[in-house]
Amino acid sequence: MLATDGGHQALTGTLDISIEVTDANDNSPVFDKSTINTTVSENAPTGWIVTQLRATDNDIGVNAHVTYKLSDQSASEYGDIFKIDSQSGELYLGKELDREKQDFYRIHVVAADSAEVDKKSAHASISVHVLDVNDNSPHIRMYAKRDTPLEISSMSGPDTFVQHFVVNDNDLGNNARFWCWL
Ligand SMILES: [Ca+2]
Ligand SMILES: [Ca+2]
Ligand SMILES: [Ca+2]
Ligand SMILES: [Ca+2]
Repeated sequence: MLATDGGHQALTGTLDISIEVTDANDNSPVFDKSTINTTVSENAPTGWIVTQLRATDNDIGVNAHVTYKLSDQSASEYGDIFKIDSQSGELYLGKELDREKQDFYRIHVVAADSAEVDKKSAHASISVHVLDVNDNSPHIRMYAKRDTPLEISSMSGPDTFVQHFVVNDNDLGNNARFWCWL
């Protein structure tokens, strides 16, 4: 810094000062994609990476260091099924899925910076559609007492009604189609 007096032969005083600019945490993390639609097969193993989340923060140091977690509601609803790596942002399976029990999940993820005060955060929503695998056999039921032999008169002609069977398969599409024969 300089100071000059008003004398005929002006004299100047100087002082060296240094100014350190400290970062204020004035930026929130921003997700690359804040809504994600993805699919996962119902036989995907535990640990399977469902999707990769990524958020960046324009501050520096801890004010820019982003960590990830499920929202409180998603953690309480699905925290055993879906896990997120707090550092990498990988959303992965904590246990196996079953499309026949639930075929769709919506999960909310929070990215927060690591500022000590006035932490800032952002939210992303992930829609997970569970794809069918042929993991159910057709199930045959007969409306009669168990172990009761079917009876038909030797006098019966063609097209005589004998017994009603119900067949169902809990899978989807071709995985649930079936053919019956004797
Ligand atoms: Ca920040
Ligand atoms: Ca299943
Ligand atoms: Ca099936
Ligand atoms: Ca299935």
